[in-house]
Amino acid sequence: MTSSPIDAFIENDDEIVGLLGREWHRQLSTLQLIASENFTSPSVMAATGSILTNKYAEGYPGRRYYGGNLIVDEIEDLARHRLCHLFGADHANVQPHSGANANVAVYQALLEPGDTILALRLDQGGHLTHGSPASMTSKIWNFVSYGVTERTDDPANPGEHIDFDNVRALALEHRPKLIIAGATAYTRRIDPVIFREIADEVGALLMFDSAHVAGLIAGGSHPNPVPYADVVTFTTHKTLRGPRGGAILCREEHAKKIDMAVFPGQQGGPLEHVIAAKAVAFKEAAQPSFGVYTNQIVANARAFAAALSDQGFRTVSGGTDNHMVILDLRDFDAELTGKVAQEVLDIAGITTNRNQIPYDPRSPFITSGLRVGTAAQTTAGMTEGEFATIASLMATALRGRVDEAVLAGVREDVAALCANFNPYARFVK
Ligand code: DSN
Repeated sequence: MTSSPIDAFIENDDEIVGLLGREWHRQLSTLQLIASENFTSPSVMAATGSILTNKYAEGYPGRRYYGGNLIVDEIEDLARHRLCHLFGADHANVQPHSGANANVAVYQALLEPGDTILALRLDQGGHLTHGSPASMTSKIWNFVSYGVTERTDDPANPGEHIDFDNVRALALEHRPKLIIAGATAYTRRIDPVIFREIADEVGALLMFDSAHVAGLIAGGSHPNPVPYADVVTFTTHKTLRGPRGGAILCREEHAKKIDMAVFPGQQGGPLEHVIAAKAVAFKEAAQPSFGVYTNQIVANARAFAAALSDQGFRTVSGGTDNHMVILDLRDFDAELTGKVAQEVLDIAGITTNRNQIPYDPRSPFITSGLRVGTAAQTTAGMTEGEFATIASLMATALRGRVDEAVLAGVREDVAALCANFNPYARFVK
């Protein structure tokens, strides 16, 4: 078995070294198709594992509650500066530990408890923090949900796109204080201009949750919402290919409130080692090669959607404009649930996640859909041809799901494919 480069630094803990080695092997010998994952650069990983993990730095650059932060201040300022430059924003907060923290901080900064927020339905692509009954957000703020249009049989107009008539009608009826654009499971380009127009019609603030598409925006493969939204939130670890974490961009007029809501409103000490890694990722995303990468992510996703469709899967919304494809499994096999598909594909070495589809008759735990993404394997160097092969392997595994030999055969083919596309090849011992 190959081992991860970090093993050399861990002393006296064979259990963790063993587990890290196994995870290293899993990530590199199976296909990573979870749309919210990626392979970060070794530089991002090194910064995440750096000496900065030792430092307490509550506060912000120049206004800390602990001593010894001169260098940390420079690091956090560099991260904020790089991020503002990357997206053309007035102000950046790089401290949120996650996208969920970032979203809740925005609500806390700009709203009062009980205020109304208009956001995408969770079962049609919205995020837990967009008002799921299971999230504390729905207990503090009053969420109203818009949806997507109904599915049609017309390939030229397949439906399952954001229903802007519905957004506008609900905005006029409920007069939300905040409208959220952005999604966690939605395959189409989200037009910030239409959202801005609707927000202006009703005097609402506009937040764009660009968690999934932040990297595509940075690379120029998705419209930049920063000129249109009051606030833009995102995670740094998906298409943006940074460390796990969140960030907020906002107009100058909201900066003070946003910063206060992140610290001390939501969090204590910031993770400065992660902030250094975010700075590294922002620099990487500013390189011309990053745009080449994000264009390839989208090209791969389109090819993947077409190939999956050729294998008999129905793609929600009729295809994709971004890095993800959502499959309605019922056309492929009426008995196949998202849960079973995810489990079978795991055995076959293909890592995915089950996902509800619009108007899904099955529960969020079972689902009729599967979400796949191309960001990670595009980092590993795969292009359209490999994604056509992956579509075929997925169909073979799911059709032969009760046959162990079929699944073992797919797993071997997957391992052979991955061996040629190792994102960390130079570290493999
Ligand atoms: N819901 C997660 C995802 O998209 O995988 C992000 O929070």
